[in-house]
Amino acid sequence: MRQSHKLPLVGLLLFSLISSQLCKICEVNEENVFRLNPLLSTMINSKYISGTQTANVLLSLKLVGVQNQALIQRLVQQLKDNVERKVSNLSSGQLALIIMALGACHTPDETIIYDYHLIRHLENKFAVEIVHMETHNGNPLTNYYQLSLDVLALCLFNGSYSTAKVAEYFTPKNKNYYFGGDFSVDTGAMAILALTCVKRNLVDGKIKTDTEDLRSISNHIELLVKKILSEKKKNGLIGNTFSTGEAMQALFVSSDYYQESDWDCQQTLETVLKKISQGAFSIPTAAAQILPALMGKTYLNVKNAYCANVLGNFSVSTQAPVTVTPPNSHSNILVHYSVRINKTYSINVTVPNGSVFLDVMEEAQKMNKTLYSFTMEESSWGPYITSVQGLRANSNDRTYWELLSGGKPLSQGVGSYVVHDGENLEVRWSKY
Ligand code: B12
Repeated sequence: MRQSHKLPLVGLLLFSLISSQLCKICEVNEENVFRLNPLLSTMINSKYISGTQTANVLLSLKLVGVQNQALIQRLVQQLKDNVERKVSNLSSGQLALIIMALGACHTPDETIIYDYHLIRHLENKFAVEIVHMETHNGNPLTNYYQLSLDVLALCLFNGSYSTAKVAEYFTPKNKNYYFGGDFSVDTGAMAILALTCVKRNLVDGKIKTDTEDLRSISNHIELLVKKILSEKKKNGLIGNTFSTGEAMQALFVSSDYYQESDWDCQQTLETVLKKISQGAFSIPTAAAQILPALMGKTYLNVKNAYCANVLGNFSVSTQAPVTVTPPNSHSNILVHYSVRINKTYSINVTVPNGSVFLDVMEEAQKMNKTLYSFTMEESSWGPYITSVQGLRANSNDRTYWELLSGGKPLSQGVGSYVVHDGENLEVRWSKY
């Protein structure tokens, strides 16, 4: 009699284990691994303009088990120089990424973290972010994507942080998850990874806590998962092309919070593979952020002792990454360019076919320096516009220069977005 009661229970347990496994099994199979080559070429053949780009690439390559020691050592050395020269100039999230890249998969370079006391530096930077929020109307020094990276790195590498503060600040109601009213999928995904790490440590008893904190962290994950799933598009992308990799990672680690039928992971995977073949991930950071999920890995695997898999023996290809060659690159095109602050200043600009947004801005600046002057800073995603007409973006008041085409926000930066004949381009003074 007792047996018969237990059997369905065991069956149910097995079923739930299998079904939650099924949600996770969604990675490129061996026959399709060659379709990832453009990502690897982009990462490997790039010049690494910033330490953050190097950290993103190293973290990604280590997680998928690329064993090329010469390459890995070159990247490690760059990060070591970076922390030696300017740890105090790094933002909290930049340092968190460097720690995760150096510490991934228990390789010998993990010692750099301890030699340079990087965890202590990160604890201080995270504390400064919290103080900044408390004194600046809830605005962090950087953003919630970086605060999530901070918590994730502190959690993975046994740094100290307050679980009560994490439970308080990471509520999905917090305005920092939203840009201009829209939920930021990248930010929500990174927060799920961080909160899942914290939750696992609490459940394993690695940190003592109030059960109330555990309950609210679990509720936050549940709500964030709902928000991420509501950003799923018909073709399977989650948010946009560039947030999908991180959203996949978040969904891999949170499969207890949704049904298998809520997400067709295979469809997402297939669409991403198509995007790769179209050259969508031509920036090293973009390639680095999408790759781990395609191999079934997440940033929570950073603490795995062994990361190698089918990509272990990947040999470095010197073949150029996929680039989309513009047709008729000798002819010129005409675009309409505007700067909008309170009023709109417009100009028609002629540029060679195949030009990017930045070429248009440079041409307009040449034509009228007073109205179209601008400044930019290099970042891990390419050039970031910091000021136009001398008006500077500032995270204390959540202002930035938004890029639009035909009145719609672009999902690429000025260095990557290829402009079209007759297009209406705009940089708009906006609040996020
Ligand atoms: C926070 C954030 C912002 C903030 C940045 C200010 C702040 N307070 O931090 C705001 C809301 C202002 C913003 C603006 C834009 N963003 Co943004 N942003 C992010 C986010 C969520 C996190 C960035 C971060 O902190 N990374 C971690 C740290 C450690 O790395 P970092 O290199 O030091 O970070 C800096 C740069 O990333 C820079 N930055 C932020 N966004 C962008 C976008 C571009 C194109 C560039 C060159 C730089 C840049 O600001 C960060 C802080 O200083 C990422 C998501 C992601 N997956 O990376 C998107 C992301 C980088 N942004 C993106 C985009 C498209 C934009 C905009 C072009 C949107 C628009 N239509 O105007 C603008 C940039 C316009 C410009 N002026 O050049 C895309 C880039 C995709 C691509 N292929 O280029 C991403 C990946 C989001 C997405 N999934 O679409 N962004």
